[in-house]
Amino acid sequence: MANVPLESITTKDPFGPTLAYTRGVRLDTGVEPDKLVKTHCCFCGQQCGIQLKVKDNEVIGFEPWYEFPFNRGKLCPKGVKRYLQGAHPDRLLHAYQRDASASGGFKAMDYDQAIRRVANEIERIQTEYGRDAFSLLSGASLTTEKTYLMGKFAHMCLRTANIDYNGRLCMVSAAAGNKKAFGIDRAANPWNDILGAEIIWISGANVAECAPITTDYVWQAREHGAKIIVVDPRITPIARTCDLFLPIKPGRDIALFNGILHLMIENDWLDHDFIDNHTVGFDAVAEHVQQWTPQKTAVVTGIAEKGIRQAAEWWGMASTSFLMHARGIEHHSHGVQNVMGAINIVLASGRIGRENCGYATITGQGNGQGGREHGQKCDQLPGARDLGNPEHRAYVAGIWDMNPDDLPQPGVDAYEIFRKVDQGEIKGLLSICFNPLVSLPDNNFVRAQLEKLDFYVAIDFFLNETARYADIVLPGSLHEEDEGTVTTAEGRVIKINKAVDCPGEAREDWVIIQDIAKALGREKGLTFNSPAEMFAELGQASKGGVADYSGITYEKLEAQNGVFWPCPDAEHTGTPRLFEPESWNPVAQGKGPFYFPDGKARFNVAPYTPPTEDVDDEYPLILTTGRVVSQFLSGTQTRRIGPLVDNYPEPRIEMHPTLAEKLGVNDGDWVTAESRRGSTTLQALVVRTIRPDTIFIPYHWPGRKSANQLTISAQDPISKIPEYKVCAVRVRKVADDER
Ligand SMILES: Nc1nc2c(c(=O)[nH]1)N[C@H]1C(S)=C(S)[C@@H](COP(=O)(O)OP(=O)(O)OC[C@H]3O[C@@H](n4cnc5c(=O)[nH]c(N)nc54)[C@H](O)[C@@H]3O)O[C@H]1N2
Ligand SMILES: Nc1nc2c(c(=O)[nH]1)N[C@H]1C(S)=C(S)[C@@H](COP(=O)(O)OP(=O)(O)OC[C@H]3O[C@@H](n4cnc5c(=O)[nH]c(N)nc54)[C@H](O)[C@@H]3O)O[C@H]1N2
Ligand code: SF4
Ligand SMILES: [Mo]
Repeated sequence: MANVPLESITTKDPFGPTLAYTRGVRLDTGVEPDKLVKTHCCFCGQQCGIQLKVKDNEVIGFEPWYEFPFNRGKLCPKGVKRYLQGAHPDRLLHAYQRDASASGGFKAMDYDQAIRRVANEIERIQTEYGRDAFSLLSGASLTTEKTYLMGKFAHMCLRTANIDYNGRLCMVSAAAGNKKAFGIDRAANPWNDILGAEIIWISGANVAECAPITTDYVWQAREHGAKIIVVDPRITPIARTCDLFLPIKPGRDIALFNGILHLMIENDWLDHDFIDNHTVGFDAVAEHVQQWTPQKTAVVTGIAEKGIRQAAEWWGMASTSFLMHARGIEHHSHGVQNVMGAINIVLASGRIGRENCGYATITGQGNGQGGREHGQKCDQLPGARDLGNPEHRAYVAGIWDMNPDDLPQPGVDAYEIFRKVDQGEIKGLLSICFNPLVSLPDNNFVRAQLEKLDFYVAIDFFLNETARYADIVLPGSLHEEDEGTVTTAEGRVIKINKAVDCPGEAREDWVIIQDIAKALGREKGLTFNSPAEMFAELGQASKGGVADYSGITYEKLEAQNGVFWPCPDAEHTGTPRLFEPESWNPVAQGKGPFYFPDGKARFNVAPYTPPTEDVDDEYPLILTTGRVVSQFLSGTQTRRIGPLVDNYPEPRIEMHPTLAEKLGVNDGDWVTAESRRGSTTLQALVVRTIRPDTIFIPYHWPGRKSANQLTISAQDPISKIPEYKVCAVRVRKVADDER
């Protein structure tokens, strides 16, 4: 150590003075690590394999992990730089309590005292206002073991109905649409099926920036002759290399899918055998899409009729294909309808459940898949079971050794939790792995509710913007400080390995949760000694459910480089491709490949409805929001990684030159975008890659730069996902002295 030179890194914090800090060890080159730990990236749902270099209990760099089959050593900029967050000076090393007199508003406190205070407040609030008055918000960056524990903590220990998770902002429209159509919520195919597809259809997914390694699969397919169709209001990097780009007006995707199905029927580009033998509901959908002529579809979607016809022909006549979508079609008040529309054109083609014939929603968060299966959703029990189903309740209560009647009924979604704070029904909140002040829509409302809470405790490794409103902050664990499993976008359960110990007073998240249960005197069922013990129990709790993990062990995960669920017993090697006739399916029991008692998939009529807030004379432009490659989600982590901040230091407002000219705006000028709920002033980024009637703002920044000051809290009635992708705004140039 002594002869290792120090290296200083500069992080430009866009909201404060430039911050310089020094680490104790030189990063990466020239230092022999003590060990290399094979694990996975902490960021997106691709979950690329990576090897972390560890020296003196610190992650100092990485090596590619070429053998991991999904990414074979490749990583995106975030994966490459992830190791820089561990030694950041903002890393929480103690428990903190709010203290207005302390600098920064918080002062460090003894961990055990903090736990006691949390337990006392939970006890007080639940005694005074009822069990449901204490709520929990959890996250899908947590390992599956932790998400299982969070569900058990809520439903068995606190017995509150009100737990939900940040996947509510992410995967729920896809989940609901998949459950309605297929009876199961998982990507239908492993990504290898992309490679041999003739047509790849990508709707509302900025693949190259948000699922970067998936780009490689798409490009490999293209090298073999595949044609790529991209549907997006922006010409994203993947769209720049596609064969057909359909520049859709935000919020109109169902109209497009219905229009495509109309042309498939008109030209008889249908797989009649498949439709007759493996689906129900086609006739009603066929009748519904009669009205969706190419002319009408073009008017509603803003896409030229020629493009719609070309897409239908390529899709209709293909012999193999892969359709994928992400939040671009899901973040809508009709997100579930959009997903059903997409699935309808897949089912009509019959191209699913076979090699090179696939469909997938691209999961977002690191454990977006596993995190939505084992009981931290407001209506869910482990194994993708339903909290409202008496048989499911009885099964899980049996595993938990409790009376099923003591399990709460389903609670409310993450946004509704804040509405209930407003109504005085919820008084207390524990959040873990969630930064709602940045990530929820109309976040001025969220801020007001945080101020109203009687008691709020946050568990994180950084003091995120929401945690600044907490009474107590508990120092949780970074990805590399704990072990467990996550489930990737493909549906592959993989092993996260521990590289270093938690620093200072920080604890593994699951230890903190169990400490609270113990301090409450309600530790029954929450006395696990390791993630392995939790995993074994969750396997049993999921047994017989749709998301059956009961045949998976840590050993099998290591030996096979992951196991695709369902995996119902010790001999089973997992299910990479769903819906193959012979694959294990507890619901259909041999009657067919889909997860309904008759084994058949469902067509669903998906009527078009316009966005909740459409443009008008006062607010004439559409605002859509999303991501950039070098920042991640609410930015808590990536805004602390210097090289990523340098890549994209501040949010900018993307607009087309035609619009810019109309507004008298040049690239780099300061402009204010304003909705009925809030406004933000940022620099314009004038690009030819966006529709002239739409502006785009990435949402990774807090405070006055937060896009969610403007967004609308309208939600899909089924999935409760917020409508992040469309609201009405107006934009004006600001004078220099106005800023
Ligand atoms: N770099 C980076 N990668 C990430 C993340 C990150 O924060 N940063 N987050 C991860 C997570 S949690 C998620 S959910 C995924 C999200 O991954 P994506 O869904 O791919 O990303 P978004 O930017 O939210 O939206 C995708 C696209 O939808 C388009 N769009 C907007 N409105 C519409 C519409 O009405 N119709 C259609 N067809 N398209 C529309 C936008 O222009 C955008 O290009 O990314 C994951 N990966
Ligand atoms: N306008 C707009 N808003 C959006 C979206 C959009 O497209 N547009 N996208 C939405 C989507 S898809 C998503 S997924 C949400 C995400 O929104 P959030 O979930 O609120 O965002 P994150 O940045 O993931 O916040 C997670 C917090 O968890 C912490 N964390 C990460 N890993 C761990 C861990 O292992 N343990 C603990 N204790 N803490 C951890 C991080 O430090 C961070 O503070 O944002 C949504 N908001
Ligand atoms: S693609 Fe996703 S998982 Fe892979 S390195 Fe990038 S952020 Fe990490
Ligand atoms: Mo997400």
